[in-house]
Amino acid sequence: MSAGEIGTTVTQHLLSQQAEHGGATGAFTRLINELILAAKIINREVNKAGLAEILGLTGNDNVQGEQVRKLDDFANDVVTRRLFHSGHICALGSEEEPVPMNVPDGYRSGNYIVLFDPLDGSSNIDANIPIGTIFSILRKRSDTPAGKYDESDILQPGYMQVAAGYFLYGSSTMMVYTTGTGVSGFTLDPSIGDFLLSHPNIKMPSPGNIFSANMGNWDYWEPATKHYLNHLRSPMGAKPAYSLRYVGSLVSDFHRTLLYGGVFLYPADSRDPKKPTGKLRLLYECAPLAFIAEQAGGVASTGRERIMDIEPEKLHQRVPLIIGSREEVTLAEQFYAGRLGEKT
Ligand code: AHM
Ligand code: MG
Repeated sequence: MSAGEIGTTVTQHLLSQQAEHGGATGAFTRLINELILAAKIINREVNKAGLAEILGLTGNDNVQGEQVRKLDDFANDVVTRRLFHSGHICALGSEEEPVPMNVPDGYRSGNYIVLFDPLDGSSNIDANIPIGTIFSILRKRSDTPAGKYDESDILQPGYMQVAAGYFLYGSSTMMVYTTGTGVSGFTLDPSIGDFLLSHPNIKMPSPGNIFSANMGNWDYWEPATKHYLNHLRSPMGAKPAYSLRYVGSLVSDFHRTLLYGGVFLYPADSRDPKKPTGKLRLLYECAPLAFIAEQAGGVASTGRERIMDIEPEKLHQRVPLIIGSREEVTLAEQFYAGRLGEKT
């Protein structure tokens, strides 16, 4: 087989993009390569998840007799170690860690901050439902000494992201990312162990015909959310009502929305008065997906504000998320602005 038939690997794609758009130092490519390696390791473990209790019978338990660890802890460790290993990190922030992580002693440091959700949707693992890793890459902006950071480096609005992406561990394993020049999707070919370009220049169709939300939360939603969803689920003239699809795994629900169009929402709800802001986290769930959505021609909003414009207040901040095709998300904003309501 010739090299042409094998296709473009993610590293080749990254290098050619950097050559086109300039500013490449190699540091960024090394960082992404460490993320890719982490994802391959996580993917291997996710694929064996159902075997955890019978690994002993297949002779695959580890020789030290270590207990099988929770996959989200494992994923957190793998991403953290690989990224620090790159030598280009100034700080890391993870959904699994209460505070940002410093570069450990003995490691080289650099100018990048990566905020990530190591295994999003992990409550779905036991049912063999797709899950994912989400990442957001920022550049250090404080003038703190090398290897140090301050809050302003972590709490950057989405529009400051250098790159963002996710890995989807599903029926096939995919990587989708943007550096601000469109969105590219790659599929892992297990026979060669590399991600190959399978979805060049992804554009989100608009309008779509699918909406995605946890309808079990209906009674906790504000009227604007209910009016908007009632609108989508009513036939509109010649247009049939929207279909409902909800996996409950953000990367999967977003990935479908990216490819098929429509809208995913996790709006504010009144269930927990301490969390009136929805469930999803701004810095490592909403902002990176918002960057991808916008680069694919879509929109990401809280209903009242562009996600990418929010000035973060804390690492684990939650915000309402309405993300998807331009037509559906801008329609939602009309409902939240009170320009459309119950009878429309
Ligand atoms: P997690 O980070 O603890 O996995 O939670 C985030 C997940 C998302 O993947 C998904 O969109 C959402 O929680 C589903 O929440 P719910 O079960 O309330 O519908
Ligand atoms: Mg998550």
